[in-house]
Amino acid sequence: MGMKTSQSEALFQQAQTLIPGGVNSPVRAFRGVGGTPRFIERGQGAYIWDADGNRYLDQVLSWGPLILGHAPEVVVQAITEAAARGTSYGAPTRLENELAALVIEMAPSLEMIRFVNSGTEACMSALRLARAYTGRDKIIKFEGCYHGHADMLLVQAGSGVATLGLPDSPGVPASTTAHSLTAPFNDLGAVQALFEQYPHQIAAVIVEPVAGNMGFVMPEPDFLPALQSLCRHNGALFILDEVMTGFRVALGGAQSLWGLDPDLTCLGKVIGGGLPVGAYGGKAAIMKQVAPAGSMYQAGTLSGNPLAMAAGLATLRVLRGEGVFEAIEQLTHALLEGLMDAAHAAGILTQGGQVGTMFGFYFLKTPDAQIKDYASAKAYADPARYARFFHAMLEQGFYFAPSQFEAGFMSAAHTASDVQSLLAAAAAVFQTLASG
Ligand code: KE4
Repeated sequence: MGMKTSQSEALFQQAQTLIPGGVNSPVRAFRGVGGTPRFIERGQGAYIWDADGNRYLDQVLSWGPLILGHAPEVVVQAITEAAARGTSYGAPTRLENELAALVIEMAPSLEMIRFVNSGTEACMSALRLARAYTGRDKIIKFEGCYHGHADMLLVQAGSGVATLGLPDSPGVPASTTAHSLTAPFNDLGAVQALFEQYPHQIAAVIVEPVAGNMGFVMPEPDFLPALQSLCRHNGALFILDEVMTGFRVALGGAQSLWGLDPDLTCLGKVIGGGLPVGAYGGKAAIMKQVAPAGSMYQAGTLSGNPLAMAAGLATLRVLRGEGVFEAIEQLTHALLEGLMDAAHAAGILTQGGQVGTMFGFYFLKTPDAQIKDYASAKAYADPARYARFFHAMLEQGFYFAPSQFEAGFMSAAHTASDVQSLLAAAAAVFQTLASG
């Protein structure tokens, strides 16, 4: 007898009459793994509870933001205190100065920053700024990378687009994506060729430093530094989309880990501590083009919202405490290594990776498969086997991303004992998968 899910089923039934697909973001609908999405009632620490009262150890953590876990007291308190003073003013507040100063201090390349309400807004605005600053129209993104759902970026996108196997989205005019060029992740030659084909026309290259929206793909050792040099050599801006990797792969993001100096950085997720925040920032000379300092227009009613600023400040202040990040990183390493060891012990083919507090793994179709970009992820990953793993683990109270083409996350609230329980369950699941 499996878990009781009648409440989630009823809520999902109702949701589908009210909201397209019953969800407010496609990947939540379990289309990548099948079955009924769990309607979550509450979260506390490393755990979430669904409408039927089932408890799950959460390795999704709202797709990355909850690096301290669910409802950490210090964050709840900060939000409550801010809310008691008012929820929004549409006017500047000291909280925005404080979070801006903290993020600029933590992310090495940033000199100025602008807060927005999502990663989508951050990436869309950073690219508009790059076009304004360079006077050029074209942009380069990588197949399978996801930078939010702005029209010009819905080209060979990852995340929900990959999960649902969607063609580039209808409703996006060809004219809008005419300047959006794509190259395979990890393929410097393809980028070089685009620069040669479109000399002096490319405003920017935007890249996820670790590709977390086609599963989990690490950059090859020289890829990012060489990409940065290519941009410099061709007068294009180098934009790191650190919405997912920021404060996740390292306290200072991928740029601090690998000594990168992007012209612009996109941020989100962790800096909002679970509330809606995105940001884009970078060199002052570039950022000063943004209105009202400059003429490149970007705005937002709730940008820099005091509750979100308070949540982000509380989160980052705890995260940078002595040994906090390192402890989460060690647990993430133990989880991924333990999962891969258990899979291999059962003869299950996998490819996994972990950097900082972020991880991911593929079930592979063939033993010699090497996934290094979107084409190889689509060719060699085994979403059907992932789906069986996902549901078997869900039944035992372990909540992974409902898609083979997403990454996983760890929090400060997870314990070694949580990870051991997960690994024990996974070992049994892998044995079951291996037996057919
Ligand atoms: P949002 O607009 O969803 O806040 O951020 C877009 C975005 C931009 N850049 C990167 C690298 C991202 O990973 C994201 C959003 N990530 C997905 C999960 N892979 C959000 C989950 C969802 O769409 O529901």
